Amino acid sequence: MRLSRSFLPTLKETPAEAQIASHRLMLRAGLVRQTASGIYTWLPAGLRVLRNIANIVREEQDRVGAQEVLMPTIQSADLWKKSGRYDAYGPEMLRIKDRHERELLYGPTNEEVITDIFGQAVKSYKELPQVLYQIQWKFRDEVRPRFGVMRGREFYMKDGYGFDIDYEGAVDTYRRMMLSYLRTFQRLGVRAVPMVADTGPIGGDLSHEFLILAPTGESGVFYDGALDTLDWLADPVDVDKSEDLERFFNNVSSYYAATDEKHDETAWASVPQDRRREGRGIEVAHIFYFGTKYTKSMDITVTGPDGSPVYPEMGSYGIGVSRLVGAIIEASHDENGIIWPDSVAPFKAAILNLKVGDETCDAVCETIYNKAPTQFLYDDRSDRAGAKFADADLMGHPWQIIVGPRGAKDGKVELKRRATGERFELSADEALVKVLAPAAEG
Ligand code: 5CA
Repeated sequence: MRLSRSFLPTLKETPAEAQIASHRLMLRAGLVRQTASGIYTWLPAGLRVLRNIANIVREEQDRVGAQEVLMPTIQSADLWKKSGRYDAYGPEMLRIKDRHERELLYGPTNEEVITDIFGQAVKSYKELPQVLYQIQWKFRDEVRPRFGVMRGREFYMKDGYGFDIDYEGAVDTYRRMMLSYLRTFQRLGVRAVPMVADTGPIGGDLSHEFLILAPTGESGVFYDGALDTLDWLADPVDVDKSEDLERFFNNVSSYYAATDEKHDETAWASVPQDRRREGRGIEVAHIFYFGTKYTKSMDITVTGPDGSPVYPEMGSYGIGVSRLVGAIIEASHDENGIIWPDSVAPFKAAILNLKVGDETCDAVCETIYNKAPTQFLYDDRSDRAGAKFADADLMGHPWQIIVGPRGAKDGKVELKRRATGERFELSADEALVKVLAPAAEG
């Protein structure tokens, strides 16, 4: 994308309404704009990040056998009356009436819809397990929407739902999802630590939240830093084998990790001092097992092995996709701006032409740009070099390919790594190889 023609409305001033770094930076870098309280428009660069995150979530869900569907945002109140949650949910639910006075709502979550769809289609234990998920907008009329997309009213969530014939199967599904989440966060370039959680209004007795360490997080967290060093992408778990899933789960659970609500000083004292990580955390995902809560209340059964009806065991599995954009920035920025992990960055690199109009600079930039025009942001504005550096740092591109008249004459560009500030003098081709390398985590 050429910066001169793109819709990337960056701001020099710090917006007064933004209290935390990620909110400030998302507005300043032109990723989002608020259209109503807690409701945002995603601008081109922000949407690229949101999609990159969603795609990684999708790949890791698919990898463990979950199947993607897309449910509507608008639901019928009847289903919620059946499950008993219509009255229980309270004022967070946005309730709507259509022209025939039929009660509808904007979905805050989808247990009812998916259980109903499942019940219509699945009749036998032989068709289980099933995990269905979607990545879709939700609406919760939060009392205090704040921190930008971190606590929005409309937000983007991956919500998945598991159906199993018995408790053992549901536990396997739960563990499979936990592994998928750990892999997802690792690929997103952040560490999200699973911590045992209360099950809250959704109910049930097996639940973990995943928290990213950041000073502006809403919960206090305590965990064993050894968790940060585990490589989930390399862990050879066979997700079709219960024993493998159990080994994986017991390994994760053997390390101390708790939010302040569940913190246990005695257990904490047994974590070696140099591995104790203490701070605040942002909840980016939540997984629950809740058994037959919905299948029973909605009277959904399948035929069991002995021919009698069985209520399937369920769990639900959420990832806050839009919240993650803010959370990643909270965990990865400096005083100059965002530092995107390679996997989620809107562009792989910015090309900074320091002398637009200079024949050599223009030619070098065009050559590089044309190698991958959708993956580069080419700063072709006739602006001061300082302004270009500042904008590139603010927007957080993992790499900056800096093209000035002196270097260009000798066929050299300067390559800057945003995260470390390292600079390399290279030929254009060498720079391209480094920037376009599949996993440029360097
Ligand atoms: N039905 C389950 C998951 S399928 C569920 O709704 N879980 S949840 O309430 O914990 O939400 C899942 C994730 O969505 C949370 O972990 C959080 O990361 C994100 N989330 C929840 N509320 C908001 C909000 N108001 N703004 C942004 N993200 C949110």
